[in-house]
Amino acid sequence: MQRSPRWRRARLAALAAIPLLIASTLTTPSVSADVGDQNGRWDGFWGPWEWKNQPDLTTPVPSPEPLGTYDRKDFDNDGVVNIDDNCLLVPNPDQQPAVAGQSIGPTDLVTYAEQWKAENPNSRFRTDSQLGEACSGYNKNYLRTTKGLIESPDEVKDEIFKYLGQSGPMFGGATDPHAGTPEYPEGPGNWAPSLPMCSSWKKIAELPDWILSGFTQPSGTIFQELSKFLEQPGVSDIADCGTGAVPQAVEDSAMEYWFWAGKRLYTDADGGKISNRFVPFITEAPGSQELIWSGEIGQFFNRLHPGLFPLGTGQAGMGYIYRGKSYVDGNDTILMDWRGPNNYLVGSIWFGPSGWLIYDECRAIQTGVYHCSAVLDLVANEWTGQRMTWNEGWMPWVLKGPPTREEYLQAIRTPF
Ligand SMILES: [Ca+2]
Ligand SMILES: [Ca+2]
Repeated sequence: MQRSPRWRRARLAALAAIPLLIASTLTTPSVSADVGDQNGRWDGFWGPWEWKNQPDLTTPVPSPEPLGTYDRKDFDNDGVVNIDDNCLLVPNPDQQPAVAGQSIGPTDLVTYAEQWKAENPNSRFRTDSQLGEACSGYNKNYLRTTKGLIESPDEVKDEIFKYLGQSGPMFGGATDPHAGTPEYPEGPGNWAPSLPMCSSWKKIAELPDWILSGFTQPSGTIFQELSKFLEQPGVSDIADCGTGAVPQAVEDSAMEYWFWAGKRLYTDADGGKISNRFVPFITEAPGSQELIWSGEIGQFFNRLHPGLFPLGTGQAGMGYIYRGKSYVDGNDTILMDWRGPNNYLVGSIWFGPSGWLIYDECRAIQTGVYHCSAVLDLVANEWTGQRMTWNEGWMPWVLKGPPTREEYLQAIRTPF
């Protein structure tokens, strides 16, 4: 269904406020935790902290799953099986190839993509020249891969991640002279708009269920029943995480008014750093660095909300990026560890759990388009083992273009 801009604008701002409130609660340490630094100190919950150490989460890294399980499936139902499809998530039965010369995007991103593919020729990742027109640089059709990802059923999002099976190339943007070292970044980096979405109502229900059960099990209370109700036929048309009208309205509002969860990436071919850009219409505004964040107002925000603005600058939270092993399937992944350099997204929260850590995982689908998850490890009591790893949601990232908010929204809401 096509929606008019007026219809979009008419949505209640309150709709956007709901997930923002939830996400703000989940992504903001209420206590500036003294846990972990880049010098190998014990961080209290997740083991000795060392740059590039895989976080020691509640759920251990599983044994690697064999690749190829999903090669003969057809994620986009266009009659071409995944392994042969030149647009994995965009229906294109004609398989019209990309027109030469459509490779766009930050130069280093494209370079890393070509290099990585040359080193991993049998990977499922595709470079620009290997794509079909339907998801290539032509007419910014790469945004349609993002649309396909968003609208894939929840269980298929998991399968897509497993199908990819390898990290793929890094994001580029390493104008940071300290890329790959535990220092703060400098320079603009590469920009990635992203649109967080709930993973599934069943997953969402695990958190309140876990709390209500006394931090023992992620099931068994009323929220699982509520999630079953939300996912039954008829109701899911409205409520489904990927395609339901209400979640889409919330996502649209979040993207339109907040451009929620934009990222700045600073990686060389092996890794580097990431900066979250909450409320980027403020943090990304020209001159904001000088006018707001470096001055008294910025310092006020810093004291008010150290989780969001830890540096008192437009940099809103830093994490490290490196290659690691996935907690989903044990295979290679791009790992984002929010413990460093300033322990962002690590700390205590107010409603019971005594500690928590966010890590993200990403795998590249095609040049500049990434399939990312957001996962929290929650610790209610380290000593009694009351811990839970919780898949909060999925986040498609786009680094090509980059698209404006309007382009992004139009692309993901225009029917194939
Ligand atoms: Ca297909
Ligand atoms: Ca296709």
